[in-house]
Amino acid sequence: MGSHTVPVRLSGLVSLLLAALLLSACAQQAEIPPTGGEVAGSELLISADNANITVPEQVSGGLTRVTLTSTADAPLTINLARLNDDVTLEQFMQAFQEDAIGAVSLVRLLGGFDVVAGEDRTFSVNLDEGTHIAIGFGETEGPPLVTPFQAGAAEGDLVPPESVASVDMQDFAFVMPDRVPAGEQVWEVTNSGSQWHEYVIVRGEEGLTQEQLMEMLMAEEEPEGPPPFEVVDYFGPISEGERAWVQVDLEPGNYFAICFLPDAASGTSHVDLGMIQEFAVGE
Ligand SMILES: [Cu+2]
Repeated sequence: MGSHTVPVRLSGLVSLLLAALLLSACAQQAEIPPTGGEVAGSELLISADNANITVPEQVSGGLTRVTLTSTADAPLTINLARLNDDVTLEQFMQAFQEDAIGAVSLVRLLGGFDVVAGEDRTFSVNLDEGTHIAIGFGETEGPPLVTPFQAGAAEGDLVPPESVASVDMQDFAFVMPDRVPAGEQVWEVTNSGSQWHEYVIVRGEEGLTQEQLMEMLMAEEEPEGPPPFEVVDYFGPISEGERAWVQVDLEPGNYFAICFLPDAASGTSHVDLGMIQEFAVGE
């Protein structure tokens, strides 16, 4: 990831994440050959450009390694979701245009990333049989771009990738290691809460405390000068009970995991309810 820095102001970030739920492209699907009698799951390549998200119409179900890639000029937020069995794509799109957050009750959220051209992002997730969508948001005006695809029935014993850390997202806390290694790795990310959760990874300048960061996040006025922190990564919302194996690549430093999603009942941001966790990377 390295240069995967999203230089957005927090307020812009929040609206992006909420709107977060635009785009399209070229995709392929290939079976990973079974190893040792086990099926490692299938691969799903989702490609975006300025105008489209392209996904194969039909993919194998079960544990799937999803790779998101983009050639768009600006960063795109691409998320996956499965439509509930009694919901049609038309119903979801209409509901989404009327009330984007309310439309979340019509789907199972399966995660996603901010994708920058030239930097592929990968995660593994279970795709149950049924209609799914890839939904993309950018910084441009206009409705999100949505491409539907069908997942089939899972076959065989599926093996998730090896992970170095488990990140449990609860109402409203992150339960995760105090320290993770630097560099490329996989986190097993679980939502064991009762509503949607996501994480934004913020890197703080050395010595920045959680209290100081919270104070800046809560401030009504925009701070003068550059903030002593930057948003370096993001994994999109997953619904309660969902799990994903997420590619992560962080440099050594001082970090915070934060969930900015609104509480289903009150609308209060999860971070205001305590959903922030400091952790260290490397050394
Ligand atoms: Cu949350």
